[in-house]
Amino acid sequence: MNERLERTAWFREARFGMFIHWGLYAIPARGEWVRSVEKLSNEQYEPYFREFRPDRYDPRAWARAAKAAGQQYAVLTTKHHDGFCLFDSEQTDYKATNTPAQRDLIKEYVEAFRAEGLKVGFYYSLIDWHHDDYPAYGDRIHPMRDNEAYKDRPIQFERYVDYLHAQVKELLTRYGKIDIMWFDFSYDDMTGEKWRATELVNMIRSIQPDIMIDNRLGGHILAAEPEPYAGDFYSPEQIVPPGGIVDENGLPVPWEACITLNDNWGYHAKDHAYKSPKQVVRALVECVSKNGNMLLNVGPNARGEIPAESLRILEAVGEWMRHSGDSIYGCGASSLPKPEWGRYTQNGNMLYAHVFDRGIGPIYFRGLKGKIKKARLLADGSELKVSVPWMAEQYSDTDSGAFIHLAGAELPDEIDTVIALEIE
Ligand code: FHN
Repeated sequence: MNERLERTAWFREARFGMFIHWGLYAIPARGEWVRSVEKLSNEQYEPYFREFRPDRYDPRAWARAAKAAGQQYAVLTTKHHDGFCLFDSEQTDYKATNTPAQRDLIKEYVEAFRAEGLKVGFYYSLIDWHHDDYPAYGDRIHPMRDNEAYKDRPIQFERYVDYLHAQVKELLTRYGKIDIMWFDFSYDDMTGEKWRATELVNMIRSIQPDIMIDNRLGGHILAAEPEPYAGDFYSPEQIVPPGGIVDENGLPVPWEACITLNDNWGYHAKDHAYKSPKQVVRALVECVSKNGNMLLNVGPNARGEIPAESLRILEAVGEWMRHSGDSIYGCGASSLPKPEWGRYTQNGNMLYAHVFDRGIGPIYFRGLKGKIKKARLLADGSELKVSVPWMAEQYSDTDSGAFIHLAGAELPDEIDTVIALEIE
């Protein structure tokens, strides 16, 4: 377990990353599951392979957007379920260097994000709807799951697992130090040693001993004695775990909630259901208040650009992170109960009060009477006074509570007003 804590130390400091789902599916622009949802055969999907030429792909621009948003790391799809490889793999011809793009998109991504000082992760799909040796007929999600032509087709699944292992080895030996290997996903009996997961993780750790691995190879990461492939962090999706994540012994387990900005991971031209910067910031605060990270997704379009709506949200989030990021980076849960007006995050003797609801009168801090050495509005460093105003004397818990007056009827920052409290 100490190994896990050592491996994840930078991750638990960074707290905020960028997820990037990009590939051929950006051309149909109906989300990354388009092949499964519309039951598209390899042949029906082939035109997108022949067409893929992201002429506006500029990973430095992606990296600058992530950095400006306050994101400290990124995870890009090297291969999603459609089997298309964004990297120049020797294991297949189904790769970006064989499309009109004629580029190793992963090489450029790694170089660009490293140049901006961000750590880099690879998403790799265990599922592969293009590979002839991946089970199709009768599978729960394969595009050809009920195509009779696939019913008696002979496959050699172990040959697919060899392919999977060989590609992971390529990814971890050709692009320098990789910080996260983000596998996706195990299901039904397609889990654990079906992927020869112990062998795979041993190979990974022999090549990149410091790399973090997620929990989606299978196994039981919350067990007191998890399998060797159970992973270094738990990966809840489209949810912030209500009570955070602890193992069977009640010990915290590193975790990261991956969240879309709209309702799709991959580019969807008609999905404009974007979350607001306020929702994104408050979700990030909730994750950190429960000892977790947030991996916020963008889905670049077929030309290689992050959608303008996504960039606008990232810019607004970055504005908040610039003045209030100290309440996120290196922070975690406080032992104090969740206050009515928002949430707490804490880093040593610095307690950060994230005030979402202005309410009426002073902001009330249960249990902190006589414990606040200094109070500042984090955004501008301005002094705030701890006091017990007359109206509180007779009505509230003045034995243990503390009060801070905020001027005005509205919060200084409607997204999240952070009060930095230096406590005893
Ligand atoms: O099927 C994938 C999906 O396309 C996306 O990649 C998410 C991101 O975590 N993972 C799977 C769904 O759980």
